[in-house]
Amino acid sequence: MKKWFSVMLSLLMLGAIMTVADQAMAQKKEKEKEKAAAKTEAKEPKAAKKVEKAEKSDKAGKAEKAPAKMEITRAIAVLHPTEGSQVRGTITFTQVGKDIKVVADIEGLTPGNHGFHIHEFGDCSAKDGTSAGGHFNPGTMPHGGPADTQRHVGDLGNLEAGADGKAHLEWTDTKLSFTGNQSILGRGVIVHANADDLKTQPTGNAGGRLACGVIGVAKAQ
Ligand SMILES: [Cu+2]
Repeated sequence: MKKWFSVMLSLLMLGAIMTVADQAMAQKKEKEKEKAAAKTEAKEPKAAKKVEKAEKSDKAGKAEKAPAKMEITRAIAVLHPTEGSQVRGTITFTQVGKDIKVVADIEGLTPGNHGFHIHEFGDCSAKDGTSAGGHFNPGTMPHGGPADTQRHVGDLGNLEAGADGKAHLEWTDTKLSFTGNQSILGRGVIVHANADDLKTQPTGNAGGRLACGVIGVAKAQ
């Protein structure tokens, strides 16, 4: 009996010790959790500040960079044939200092000169191209040639096609712009059936419209 009693007592004591040990462990864990929570709390405000700072510097950076990003330095017009025409091509407009360099490559023309203008509207919906309106003339000037002081902003003169029906033109213009009231963006480009005589008001007597395109913003190169 005595032996049994001592065994039971030992077991009970062991149990009690284990319970105490468990409780101590649990308490320790709880404290650790609290510490960890306190640490993250302490960290959070700093982290939040960092984000705020990052946002602020980002905003400042954007404000500084925005004008450069917005600046348009190149535009393009892809010309499609009007009804019954085979004339097509591409014209690029590139900012070079204060001027705009025009480079045109057109094909499907009869050999010789063909009137070549920027027209008021970027609207090529009419089969004959007339929806592009008259010459782009924001300054209400008389019609002239590209080298004339008094001219429509859109007066680019003539394209000269070779025997192969192809015309290549390079012209640096002082009146074209990508900004302000002389901006050519969104305007139309027309290639005509006949030569522009650079005199007849207000069209240069250049005849029908063989190709029409709209000047759009192009990726800078
Ligand atoms: Cu025209």
